[in-house]
Amino acid sequence: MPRPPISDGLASPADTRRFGEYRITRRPDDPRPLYRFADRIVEDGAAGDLTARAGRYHLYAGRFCPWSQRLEITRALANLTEVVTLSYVDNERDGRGWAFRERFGPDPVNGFSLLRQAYEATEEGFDGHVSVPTLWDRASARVASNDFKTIGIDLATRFRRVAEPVTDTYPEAHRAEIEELDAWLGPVVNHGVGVAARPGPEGVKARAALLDAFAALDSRLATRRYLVGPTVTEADIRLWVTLVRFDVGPNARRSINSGLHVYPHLWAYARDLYTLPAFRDSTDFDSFAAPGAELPDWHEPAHRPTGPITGHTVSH
Ligand SMILES: N[C@@H](CCC(=O)N[C@@H](CS)C(=O)NCC(=O)O)C(=O)O
Repeated sequence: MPRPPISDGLASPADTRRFGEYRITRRPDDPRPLYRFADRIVEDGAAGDLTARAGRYHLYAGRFCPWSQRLEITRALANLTEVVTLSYVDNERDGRGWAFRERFGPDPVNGFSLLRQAYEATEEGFDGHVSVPTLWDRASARVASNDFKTIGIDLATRFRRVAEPVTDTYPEAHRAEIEELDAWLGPVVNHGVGVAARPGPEGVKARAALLDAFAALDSRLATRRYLVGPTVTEADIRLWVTLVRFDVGPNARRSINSGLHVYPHLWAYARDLYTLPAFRDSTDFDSFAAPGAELPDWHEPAHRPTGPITGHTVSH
């Protein structure tokens, strides 16, 4: 398959007047999903499989992007920062899609100036979503997945032969509960928050559902430090990336409510997680805060219920 030319340059500044807005153009006769790469990493595979190996995979991420941040946190707690490399696309985008620019430097793996080139190298004439996070496989020189959910599970579970996790964020005993929470909070909170900020009946409905969920989470977190079980899990990671953006992103104009602080346990829970380096170091408020948005005090002590929590438990 012909490969696009590889450049080690950076993309020119985002310019929507010249390149238009980013949009997906689907061929009408193409039945394939627009997020079409979702291959899974295996612990110990045969030739041709995506076997978990140190140095084999690279994550293209965005600082602004909650789905990318999920993976960055999971990767840190799975002790994979030296095992799976990671770099950032620029925060701005035009019709060319995500790009590598001065702000976060060049693509360290392929020297692409546009993330689109990774997709085109994988599938000629690619016309689906060019999204972050993207998992790149160095061995086969292609995009392995841009399905953030399964990438997160694979980072959390498939690298045990390579690295001992700091925290098992997807413990077997709690997987069903983690996914049950996700089925509830995914649509209403993670995906619902953007809709909740909009005017009109759709916004009103999403806002009510979101605030109901926040109230339910607040009661749940009154008596427990984390959402599921005694340690940080994927459930916390998935929720937190939305919470950290809430007051400076979708709720920057306080159009949803007067702030996360209205839910004292939920807000303290969010601050507690912010004390962990995996959460704090992956947070770049500048990359997602609306201009002039007021940042709440993330450093205020959280005073959370403690109990027999280590945050370092690993189940095998
Ligand atoms: N919407 C994606 C999650 C990833 C995502 O939306 N990433 C954003 C940045 S935070 C992106 O790159 N969007 C470009 C696109 O989807 O075409 C999904 O449902 O799988």
